[in-house]
Amino acid sequence: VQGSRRYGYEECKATADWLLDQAPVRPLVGIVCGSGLGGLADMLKDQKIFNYGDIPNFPKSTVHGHAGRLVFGTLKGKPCVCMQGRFHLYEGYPIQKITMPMRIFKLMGVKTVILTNAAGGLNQDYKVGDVMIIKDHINMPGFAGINPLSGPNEESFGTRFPCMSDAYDRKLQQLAQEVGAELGYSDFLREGVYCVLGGPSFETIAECRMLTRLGADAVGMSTVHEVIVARHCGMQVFALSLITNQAVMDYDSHEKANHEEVLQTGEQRSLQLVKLVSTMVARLDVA
Ligand code: 6GU
Repeated sequence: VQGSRRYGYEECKATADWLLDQAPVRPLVGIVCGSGLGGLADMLKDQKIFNYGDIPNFPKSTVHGHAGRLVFGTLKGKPCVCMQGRFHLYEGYPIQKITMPMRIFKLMGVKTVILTNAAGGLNQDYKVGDVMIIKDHINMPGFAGINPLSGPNEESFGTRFPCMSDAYDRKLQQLAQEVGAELGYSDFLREGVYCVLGGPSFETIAECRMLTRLGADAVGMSTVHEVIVARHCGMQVFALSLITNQAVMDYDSHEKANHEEVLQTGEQRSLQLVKLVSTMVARLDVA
């Protein structure tokens, strides 16, 4: 309860105003770059960059592979703001702080949020390097009461009990499929359910088997909390997972999940991912 009060409307508004005061554009699109996918931010034209450490009330990023800066600029003519590096539960922040950038996006005028992440593939048909359009999620921490909206509801952002059955915009998923097909990416473009866990330890074999049976296609440690807060305040959401490694499912396997593999796969596929997202942004229906 205390946490939600410390990162409430006043703090978000102060930060949004501080940023808008110096930003070259009023962003309509907010992009969150996952591990190894920071290249998206480098595409922005006429950049203005803020290190997280210099932004009032902003959390600081601690993970290797996450730059920790907010980049403003235009992408294909659309005014954008890009988080290069995000915040995770396992860094030890209160969950309200992790998702605070979504409310700052909202207060700056963002209509559409595009999130990317690196994830482990659970679906046996998936291969390393596949890109999964997230069509739904399983919020595991939520089952244990860990939800960014817990605590007093901020009515100025949204309703107490927000709907999540329409969290991932269907039109944007369709657009991703169309753009993906045009670019010749259909072979590695998938659609599936993303399951979030708290991390930072990777899953055990038994946990991977369990998650598969529960209907998850990919597993990771981010995105879902941001999606919940973005939907609560009425922004449109699109999210992608890059399958950076195959989750280990059997006891005979000698594979081990590791962060280096995650970053390497990100680098290999990142040009195509950047192309997919930037082409989508070009066609977004935002004024
Ligand atoms: Cl295998 N698990 C989780 N939880 N997060 C990941 C991952 C696996 N691969 C990339 N991110």
